[in-house]
Amino acid sequence: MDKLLIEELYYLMVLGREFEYAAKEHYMSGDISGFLHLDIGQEGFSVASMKAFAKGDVFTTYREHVLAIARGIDPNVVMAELFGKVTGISQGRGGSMHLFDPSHFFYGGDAIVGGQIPNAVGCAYARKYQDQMDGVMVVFGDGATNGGAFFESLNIASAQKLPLVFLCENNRYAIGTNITHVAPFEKQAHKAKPYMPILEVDGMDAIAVYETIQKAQQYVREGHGPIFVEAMTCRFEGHSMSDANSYRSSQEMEICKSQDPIDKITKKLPKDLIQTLQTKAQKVIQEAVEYASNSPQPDISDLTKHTFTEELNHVVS
Ligand SMILES: Cc1ncc(C[n+]2csc(CCOP(=O)(O)OP(=O)(O)O)c2C)c(N)n1
Ligand SMILES: [Mg+2]
Repeated sequence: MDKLLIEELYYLMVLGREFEYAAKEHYMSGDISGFLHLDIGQEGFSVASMKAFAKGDVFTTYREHVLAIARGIDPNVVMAELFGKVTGISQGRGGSMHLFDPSHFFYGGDAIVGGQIPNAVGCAYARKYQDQMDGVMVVFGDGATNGGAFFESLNIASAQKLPLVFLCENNRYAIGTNITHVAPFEKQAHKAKPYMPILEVDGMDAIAVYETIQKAQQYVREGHGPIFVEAMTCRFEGHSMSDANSYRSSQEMEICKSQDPIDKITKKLPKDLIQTLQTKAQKVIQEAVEYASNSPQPDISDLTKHTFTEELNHVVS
């Protein structure tokens, strides 16, 4: 792989991790409220999948800060959204789980597990209808593959040959439930096999993820229909800030952390460059926190703006 691309993947992973450390700190201090799901440990998966999926539309899970930043969204406005500020990417109305930016073709997370999957199917249907075949990619966790909407989506996407990449981030847990307690196998790709081709990848290896997603996008661009990619990952923290992670043994955590995707790429770059990129990432995140802290709260008079009622009144009148 091209050295510059490796450098970019490394930088974005470090940027993502610094972002998550800062988010954690500011959640603990009370600047951020609501739910917060950190992506620490899975940055290789998030960064590489977004960088590899050139153009196209992206729908994601609620564990989405790093995905959004890797897609090109300014960390300032992502952090401001977490702080609930009016300068946030969703104007402070969505918070951590609802980052939304059509200008980056990023339709963000969904608090409903698997809720983004049928939305992505609809988008892929529209894109095919419009003859735009860059494809749509939907990111979801292993837990989401147990829901009915997932199976319905596989079915209709395959029947209609939609340009859709199903990307499963399998970290083996849905909150504290091990996937093998609620599914008959560890690899969720088995569920998609009757409908479409499967690609499997080590989600802790950013370069491997990058190459696999490129292949998947190529497949949908050529009009063959949907494809399913399963990336095995491991998160280093609890499910969210309210999860103590007590269901994983210290031995399991040790194995998990030994697969750190940042360490893997560090070996490929010179030491002085690593230092420069780390310093740059820390500075960018420090500025993002300052931007978020100094931004105004949404105005109370805007509370009912952009609500369904307003639209409905418009339609009725
Ligand atoms: C429909 C629905 N059911 C249950 C929940 C509660 N819930 C939030 S996250 C989660 C686990 C999802 O796990 P997974 O899909 O594996 O994603 P991960 O967080 O591991 O990335 C559950 C059950 C929800 N938000 N929506
Ligand atoms: Mg999971």
